[in-house]
Amino acid sequence: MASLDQAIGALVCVFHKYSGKEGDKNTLSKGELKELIQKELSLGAKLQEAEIQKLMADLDRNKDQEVNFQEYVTFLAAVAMVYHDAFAGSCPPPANK
Ligand SMILES: [Ca+2]
Ligand SMILES: [Ca+2]
Repeated sequence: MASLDQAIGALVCVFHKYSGKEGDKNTLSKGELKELIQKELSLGAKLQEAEIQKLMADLDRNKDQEVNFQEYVTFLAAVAMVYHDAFAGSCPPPANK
């Protein structure tokens, strides 16, 4: 089981793995966001182009056509809510002391 530090570090690294591909190195363009969603999330492959466009519009709070790290964190929180229902039942039980 990954520590919370490792899990959060992975979230940061995934962002930068895609944000540095084109334009601003510290923000995700629409193309970068689309690639991140499709390659890093199992639900991504199921999303239609129109759904990705809508997601991008929802995430881009400051309307600069890019998703910055703060906007990405908002997205992760939403994904975590969805995944909670799928994963909570399979988490290991708390250790007894
Ligand atoms: Ca970029
Ligand atoms: Ca933005």
